[in-house]
Amino acid sequence: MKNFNRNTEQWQQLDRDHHIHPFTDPAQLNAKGVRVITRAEGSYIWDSEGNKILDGMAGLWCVNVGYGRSELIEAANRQMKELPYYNSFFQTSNQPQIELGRLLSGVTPEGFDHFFYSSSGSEANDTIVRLVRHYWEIKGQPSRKAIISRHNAYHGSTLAATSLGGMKYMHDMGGSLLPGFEHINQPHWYLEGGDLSEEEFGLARARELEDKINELGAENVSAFIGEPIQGAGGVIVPPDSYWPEIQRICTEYDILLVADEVICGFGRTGNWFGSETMGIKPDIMTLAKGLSSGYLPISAVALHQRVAEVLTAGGEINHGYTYSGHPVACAVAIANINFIRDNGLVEMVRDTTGPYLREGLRQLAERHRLIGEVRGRGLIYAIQLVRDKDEKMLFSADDEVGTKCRDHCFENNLIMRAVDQSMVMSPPLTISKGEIDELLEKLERCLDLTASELGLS
Ligand code: PXG
Repeated sequence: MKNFNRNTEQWQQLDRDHHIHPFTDPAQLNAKGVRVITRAEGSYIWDSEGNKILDGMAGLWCVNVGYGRSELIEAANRQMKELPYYNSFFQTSNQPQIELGRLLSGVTPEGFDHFFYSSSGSEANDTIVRLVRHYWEIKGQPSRKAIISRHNAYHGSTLAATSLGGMKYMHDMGGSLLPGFEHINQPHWYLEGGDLSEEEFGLARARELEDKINELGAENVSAFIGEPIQGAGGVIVPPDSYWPEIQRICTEYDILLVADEVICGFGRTGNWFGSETMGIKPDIMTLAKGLSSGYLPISAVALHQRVAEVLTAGGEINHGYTYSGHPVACAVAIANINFIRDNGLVEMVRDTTGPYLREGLRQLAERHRLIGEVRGRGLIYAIQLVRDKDEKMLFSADDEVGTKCRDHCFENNLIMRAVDQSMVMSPPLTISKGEIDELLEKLERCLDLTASELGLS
C-alpha cells in the first residue's frame, strides 16, 4: 500500500481537497485539519501521529466487541472467498443470511422471529416506516399513516429517518420534515421536570402520546417509535413510570410500538436489548451498530410474530436494497453475536463492568463541581455539566462547555462525545476495569481543565 505512505499534513490536505464529512462544518474543520485514525486494538485507537487514544465511544456507539477481533475478521475473509455477494431478490438467499435469522431469533426477546436486512440504522428505520403503513393497509385500515416520535430523538439521516427523528436542526436543513411525522416531548426529567417528581413527570410525558393520538384520531396513527434510552439526544433514561404508560397507551389504541435498539441493542444496557432493561414489549425493533459491532455495515428490522404473520400473508413487499442480507456482513454479524454470547459480554456489562463504571461516575460526581447528574445503564452513560450543582444552574450556550470539555478529552487521548451540556460515553463492552479507571482519571482531569478554562476553580 505504498500510496498510504504520507505524513499527517499531507493526509489532512487531501481530506480538505476531497472529503465532505457528515455532521461537520467543513470550513471549521478545514481550518484546523482532521485527525487521521490509522489502526485500533481492543479499547484503543491510534492516530497518524502515533497517539494511543482510549475510545470511550466505541467508534460511534457501535464497536461492542472492541477492535481487532480475529473471529469477525476471519469470518469476513472466509465469506469473501466463498460468496462475496449475491442478492435476495431473485427468490434466492445465502447461508449466512439464513443462519443469522436463526441466531437473532434466539437472542431477541420472545416472539421475534422474522428479520428484514439492510445496511444502516437509517435504512432500517425507513423500512419500518414503509412496513408499518403496509401492515395497516393489509389490515384494511389504510388511513393509519402517521408515526409519532419524540423531539430530540435520533433515528437516522435519510429523509424518512430524519423526519422520524426529532432533531430540529436536521429538519431545518432543506425542509426535511416530511408530512405524517409527529413529535411529542422527551422524558428528560433533570432538564425539563420542573417541580414534578420523576414518577409524575414520566407519566405526564407518556400521556402526551395519548393526547397526540386523540388529536390526530387513532384511526390515523400507525406507530410510536422510541429508543429505550435516547442515545444521541444525551443518554436520556426515562423515569420508571414512562415506558409502562407508553405501552398501555399503544395497546389501548392499537398503535404499533417500535423500539429503536440501534444503540441500546446487543448488550449495551446490560441485557441483550434495551427493551428488556426498560421493560418494553415492542412489536418491532430496529437493529444496527452492535449487530456487527460496526465491522461491516448491516442492520435489521426485527418483527414480532404478531406483525410478521400479517406481513407474510399480505402479498408482495415492494421494498428492498441491493445489499439486503449481504452475505459477508451477515457472516460478520454471526461471528459478532457468537463472540458476545461465548464471552459472556452481556453478563459482564450487567454484573461487573457496568456497575463498576456507574460507581466510579457516582463518586466522581460527588467530588466534582461540574457534574449535576449521572444517568445511564450498563455501559452507556452521560454526565450533565452544570455551572452550579446545588442551584441546578446550567451554563449559557456561549460558554460552549460541552465543546470545551470534548476538546480537552481529545487532547488528552480520550474520545468522549459532547451532547450540548452533557458528556456521553459508550465504550466497547470488552472494556476492562483498569481501562475504566483510566477513562475516569482522564475524564476528571479534563473536567478540571474545563472548569479552570471557565474560571471556575
Ligand atoms: N437509530 C438510532 C437510535 C441511532 O443512534 C440511527 C438510528 C441511524 O443509524 P445509521 O446506521 O444510519 O447511522 C442511529 C445512529 C451521534 C451519532 O452523533 C449517532 C448516530 C449516528 C451518527 C451520529 O451520536 N446514531
